[in-house]
Amino acid sequence: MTRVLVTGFDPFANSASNASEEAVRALSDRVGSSEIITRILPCVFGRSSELLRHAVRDHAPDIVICVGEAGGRSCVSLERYAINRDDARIPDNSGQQPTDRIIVADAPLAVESTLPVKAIVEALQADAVPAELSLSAGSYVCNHVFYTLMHLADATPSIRAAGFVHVPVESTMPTALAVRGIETVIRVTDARGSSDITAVGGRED
Ligand code: PCA
Repeated sequence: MTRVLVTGFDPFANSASNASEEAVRALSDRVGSSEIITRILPCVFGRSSELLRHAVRDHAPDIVICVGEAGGRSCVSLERYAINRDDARIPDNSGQQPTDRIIVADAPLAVESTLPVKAIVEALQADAVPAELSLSAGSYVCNHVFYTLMHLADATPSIRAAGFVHVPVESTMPTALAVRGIETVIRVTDARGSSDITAVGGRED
């Protein structure tokens, strides 16, 4: 049975809730033939990636999907590239506000998701879940966790695929729809591993 670690984030920026936490908490224990393990990470630079590392060490997942909330987006966003920089527009939940800080020393500036992102977007759209590819997860705590995840996955051959997904705020996308979207991300990744389809995914923005 495939073991899938799915993480969400706790609320940040004085918000009372976080759509990623709501959706991750609402996931079933099983999706298809996958066993689902969930964790909620604090919106704190450093501590979030430390907890992610512990969860990977404790549960030895085959697939890791980290989920965050993206205000201002209306689609489930499959993030393609994590960048090796922390550059925070607002303080995190511990008051840290790093500027242009390198996340992992002597590591590449950008790393790529190993989720089959194009196949996932196609499957989501076929299931009437608004979805899109996104080039970047920004430079706040979500990108921090995404970069740490891909660095960790690179050093952990037992991880078949890993990546990051942003979901819209709950008033834009109800939790039930976000849950259905995350379940599709899990199903497609379990079926394909990191093997993606060839499809146009370019954009100019
Ligand atoms: N969204 C923030 C951090 C936590 C979250 O859910 C981000 O996009 O970086």
